[in-house]
Amino acid sequence: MTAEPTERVRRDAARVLFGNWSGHSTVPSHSLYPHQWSWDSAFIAIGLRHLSPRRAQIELESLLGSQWTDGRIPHISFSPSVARDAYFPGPDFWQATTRGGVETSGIVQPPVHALAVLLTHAADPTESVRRNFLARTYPKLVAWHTYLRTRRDLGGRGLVAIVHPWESGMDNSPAWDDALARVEPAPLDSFTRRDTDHASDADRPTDLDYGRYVQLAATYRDHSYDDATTPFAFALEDPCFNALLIASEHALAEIARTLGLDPTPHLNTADDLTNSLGTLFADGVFRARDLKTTELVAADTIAGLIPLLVPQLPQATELLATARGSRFQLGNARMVPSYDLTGPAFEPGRYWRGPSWFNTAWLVHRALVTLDQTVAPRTEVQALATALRDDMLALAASTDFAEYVDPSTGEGRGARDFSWTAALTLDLVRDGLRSN
Ligand code: 2M8
Repeated sequence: MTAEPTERVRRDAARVLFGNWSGHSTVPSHSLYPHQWSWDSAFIAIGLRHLSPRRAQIELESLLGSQWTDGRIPHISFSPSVARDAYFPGPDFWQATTRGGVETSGIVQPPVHALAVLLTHAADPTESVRRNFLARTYPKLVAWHTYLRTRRDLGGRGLVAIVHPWESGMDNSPAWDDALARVEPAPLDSFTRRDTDHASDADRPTDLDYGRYVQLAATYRDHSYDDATTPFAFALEDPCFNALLIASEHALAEIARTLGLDPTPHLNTADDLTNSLGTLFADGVFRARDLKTTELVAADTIAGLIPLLVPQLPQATELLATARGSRFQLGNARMVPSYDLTGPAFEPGRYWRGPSWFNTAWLVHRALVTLDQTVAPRTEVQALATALRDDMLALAASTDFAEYVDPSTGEGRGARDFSWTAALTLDLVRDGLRSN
């Protein structure tokens, strides 16, 4: 992109983020997702830091304000000023209120927060030190990771398990199909979906998916969200979730160093997790392990490429080859498809079953620009990163910051003026200007 369209996309992205700001955090979309979402907030802060480092700090601090006493960061923090039934499942379904009086959901989302805190700090270290940003957030991030590593290592293999498809952030990914098929869905007349009021049915999960999502969440809720006693019908080790935890442990090491603390425990944890992550590698890609069968699932999804972000990943060369191969066509497809283009469940327009998303493309872009020289020739990787960045900027502009796009045509799908699309676009615009 040349200077003028880049300036235009920067301005429009800023407009989206300011429009979606609710006073102390940013909604992903006023219509479809009118509350604060956990991993959205982290991605949003990564872009917002270029407009207002202070606002980016407040975004993350307000999310951490909804942290539970057991350390978990809930996937939704509900806004009291939004109608209770504007989103389903809302606060009345989850029945979870923190000690500080914040109504939340009870499940979690991928732990990308420590990385977001570190990048937000780097955007304006003086303002960060003045507000004690790192010193105040560090203990909360440590508690968050501790919750995941202790209460959620359900398979005992040193990896975190997700207990609901929503916890992956990739809700209807084909990787969850077999495990979900074992779940008895809640009756369709027992709840009312709100998402299809705002987005096309064809772009969203099916009613059957929703019946199962509701059932799984209700079981967890009815066991007081207790990880030790809930009979989880769905429990999988997701490569994206665990890779982001590793990247965030590296970020915690950096934060600890900045605060004059010992980074070694975080580096050791990152190494242990990286070794365990290796057990999910098969056929050139990382795959989720289903803890019911202990087998790796057959579906290849974008989640299996995200470990490329892990520093010194032993499988990086093979993984990069898979990203560039027929299944994901990095360099040819529009951004990076969420599911194997040659897979039997591929659907170009339906949510996490094929469309390309800006957050995962941003993670792949970050992986490419930070990839070790030994993995592939620098110039080759740089060219891939530049092409991906240009594609993301062009698609953000042509789709009015769509939630996701068709991986062949680039046609926008889902919500428009979507916050993480705007935020990560903004970050890429600044990418040419900054190193962090
Ligand atoms: C989508 O998930 C929510 C449930 O959490 C939904 O469909 O209602 C996912 O794309 C997820 O990754 C994202 O965090 C959330 C809000 O943008 O929407």
